[in-house]
Amino acid sequence: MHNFHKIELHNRKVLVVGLGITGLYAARWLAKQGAVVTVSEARSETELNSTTCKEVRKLGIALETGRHQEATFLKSEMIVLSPGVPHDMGPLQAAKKTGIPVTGELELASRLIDTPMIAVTGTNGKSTVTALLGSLLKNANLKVFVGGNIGTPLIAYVEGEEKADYVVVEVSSFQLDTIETFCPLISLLLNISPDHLDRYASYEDYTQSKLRIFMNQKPGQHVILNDDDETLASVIPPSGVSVFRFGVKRKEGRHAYVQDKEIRASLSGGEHISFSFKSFRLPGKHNMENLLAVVLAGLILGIEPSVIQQTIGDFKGLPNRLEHVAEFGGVEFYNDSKATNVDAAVRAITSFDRPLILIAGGRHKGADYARLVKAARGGVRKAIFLGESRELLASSFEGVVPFLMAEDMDEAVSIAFSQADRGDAVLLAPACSSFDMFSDYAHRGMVFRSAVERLSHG
Ligand code: UMA
Repeated sequence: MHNFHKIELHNRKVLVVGLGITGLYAARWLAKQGAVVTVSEARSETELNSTTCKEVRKLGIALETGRHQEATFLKSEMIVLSPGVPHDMGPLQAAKKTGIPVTGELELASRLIDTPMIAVTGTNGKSTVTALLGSLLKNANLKVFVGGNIGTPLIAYVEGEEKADYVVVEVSSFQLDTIETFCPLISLLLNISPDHLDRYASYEDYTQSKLRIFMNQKPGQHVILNDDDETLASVIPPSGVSVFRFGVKRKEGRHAYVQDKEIRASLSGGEHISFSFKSFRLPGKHNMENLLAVVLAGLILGIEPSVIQQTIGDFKGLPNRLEHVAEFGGVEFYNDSKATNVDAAVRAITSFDRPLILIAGGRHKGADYARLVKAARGGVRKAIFLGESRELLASSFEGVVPFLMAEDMDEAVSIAFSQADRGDAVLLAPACSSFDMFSDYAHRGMVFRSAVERLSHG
């Protein structure tokens, strides 16, 4: 089924750098192809997951932990980097100098894939768009593999048995840095704003990295661009590639926009197709932009407008990321347990244009809550604090936004509901980590969901 002949791996000495999820999947797949695989990992074995180490060794993979040894790099014939590994690392530079080919898992996997790919990048929202596209294709009865930066490395598709009609892949700038031939049928660029500046020399470098998503695209392939984004509005994709632009307002040259409380889209610039977004549950302007991008991709793929419309209403968001949990008594409940820092919580709060009851608190990470207070002023009717940081939050909010204290999530949810008026939203956006009361943010989100469910039943 898959087309594996493009890379000869049998008996080839391959070094995989990093043993996170990417390293594990890449090393496993390479070993199965008969390559002689070594994994080099900066963390010591005691810091690593013991099941992962066992699995790797069982496959006959050599494991070097605790540091990256230059000799290991120099004796390899090919190096596969995990996305989080910086390129200026000494042993890697030395290997590059001697001409050893260096690649990334995204490039490696995509060379082996002949299924059309839809690739999504952007500073924010890329996981949401990737998941939304996945739902859209499934609703259209197409077989789809969804992966990449969203969590499942692309090589898992190559390893898997089942061939899909489309692969939807979220790609980060780190992954794009090591592509050479990666060439999606459709690339979506959602937005670019300063991020990862610890890794890139400048914002310009980071932008250039993102734009690599379309560098190999050819006529017959497509680019979808956010025309509201200052940087993206002026980028020039390769000639002959069809370019589709979206923005929340109608403007010359836009293929999707919002007008008269509906989404309007037209690939040709002629008669538009309308979609209602009344049932779309993801709040905020940025989510409207995300939706416009998805509508354009759907139309390019020839998906029936009725299926696009159905998906708009069905999609609940990603778990723990402004996820719509329930609506009862005229109050909507949103779970943004993933907002484990102040920045993310601010983004969550400012996504809403309705009054909020905010549930926040957890393990304090040393951040200053002033920005949270500023975002909450005006929009947040009442805050409910729980967890280790609740006293700190209370002293920051004192005299600005009214608040109450809760002992646990159940109590926080029921207090929040009792304080809400019809038309309000209850938002869990902790601005803190979860480790004081939960095993991780996903566990915290699950406890929130169950608390809401219990409350709704009675
Ligand atoms: N490591 C080394 N040497 C180094 C640096 C790291 O050995 O110099 C080791 C670390 O100790 C660790 C491993 O490498 O054991 C981690 O590798 P990684 O950082 O590449 O992480 P993975 O677990 O492989 O996850 C990666 C993505 N992580 C990053 O890009 C940082 C995941 O995106 C992605 O879901 C996964 O591959 C599957 O594709 C995460 C992310 O934060 C969610 N992405 C950034 C973003 O979205 O902004 C780019």
